[in-house]
Amino acid sequence: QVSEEFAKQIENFTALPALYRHALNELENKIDILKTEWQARDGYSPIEHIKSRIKDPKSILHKMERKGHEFTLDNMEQHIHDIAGMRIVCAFVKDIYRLVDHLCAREDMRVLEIKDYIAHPKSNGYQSLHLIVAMPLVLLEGTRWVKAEIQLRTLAMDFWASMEHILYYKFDKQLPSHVAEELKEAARAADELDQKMLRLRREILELAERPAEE
Ligand code: 0O2
Repeated sequence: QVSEEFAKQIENFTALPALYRHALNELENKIDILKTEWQARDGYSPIEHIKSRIKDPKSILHKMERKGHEFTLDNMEQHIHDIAGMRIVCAFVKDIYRLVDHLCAREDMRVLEIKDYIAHPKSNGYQSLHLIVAMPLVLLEGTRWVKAEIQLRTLAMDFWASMEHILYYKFDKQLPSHVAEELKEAARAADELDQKMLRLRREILELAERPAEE
């Protein structure tokens, strides 16, 4: 005989992946509209491309273990913020902050937390800006707020982070110090590339605005 409480837990557990998928779909839709509008209005969208995913159950379990949380649904919902995850890649750093300002001002989502690893890179050199947001889903039972993580990066930061993820992230041994130093050096190079591109953009925009010489 299955107790009522256990049956409820099973029901909640099976409903969860669909909730996170719906939250991500809503988010994708909003970002898509934004991209189209920016493109139509300014002829340029700060959003280069987006990628989203639902974290696989194995990764969720590993993360809970890593953080020292016992596996319960409550703990998972409370402590794992990136079950629904979206990465937004922008061309320039200032596009990221422009987008963050916009997202913070919207009334159809809540920004719960901002982690600015661009202003404060991680010790390994990792740069990105993370937002933990909550998306409202209108269900039969009422409105339920579902969390999602948005990672915002430039193309150069994305290149570094994707490579570092392949090379090292979750590698469970200590990296030799010269390898760690070289990874950091590569992150600095990515940062310099971002700054150089921004300078070039400014220069090109100035040239475009200058009246044509006789
Ligand atoms: P995966 O496999 O990419 O999904 P906290 O919010 O502090 O409770 P959390 O969620 O670990 O804990 O915070 P943080 O530091 O914001 O990291 C969230 C995600 O950012 C990670 O998810 C990675 O995707 C990415 N990330 C963070 N640090 C690094 C890094 O040093 N290198 C790379 N390449 N990515 C990083 P997961 O679940 O750890 O990994």
